Amino acid sequence: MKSTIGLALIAGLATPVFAQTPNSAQDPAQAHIDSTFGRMDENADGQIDRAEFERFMTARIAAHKARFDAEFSATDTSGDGRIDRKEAAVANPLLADRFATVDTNADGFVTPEEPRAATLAAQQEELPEQ
Ligand SMILES: [Ca+2]
Ligand SMILES: [Ca+2]
Repeated sequence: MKSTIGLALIAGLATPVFAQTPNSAQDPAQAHIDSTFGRMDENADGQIDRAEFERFMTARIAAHKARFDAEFSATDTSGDGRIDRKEAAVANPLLADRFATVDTNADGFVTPEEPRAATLAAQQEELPEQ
């Protein structure tokens, strides 16, 4: 019994040290980081090596492309491989609002390459000047 109390005291002393770590149960951002780290750290050794990182990013890019392709197909209701303003207005209000920006060659149609190019351009604009 005495040793149980001793362990409890030691555990009690240790608590403040762990309490300094953000509590993922209370912090959604920390929970997201913990969850992502856990999925990347395949062998659960607490470190992410290059191979784990590469597999995670490859899967993430593939999932993003699949979502993009599905969204593009859902918006391209005529199935001709390009989205016109009417299709965007019906199926994708966000694209409809930004149609002129995404239709980079201004031909009145959005092809799969144009949103990708617009996204890349937007990301590069957000990069800090070197
Ligand atoms: Ca179309
Ligand atoms: Ca176009």
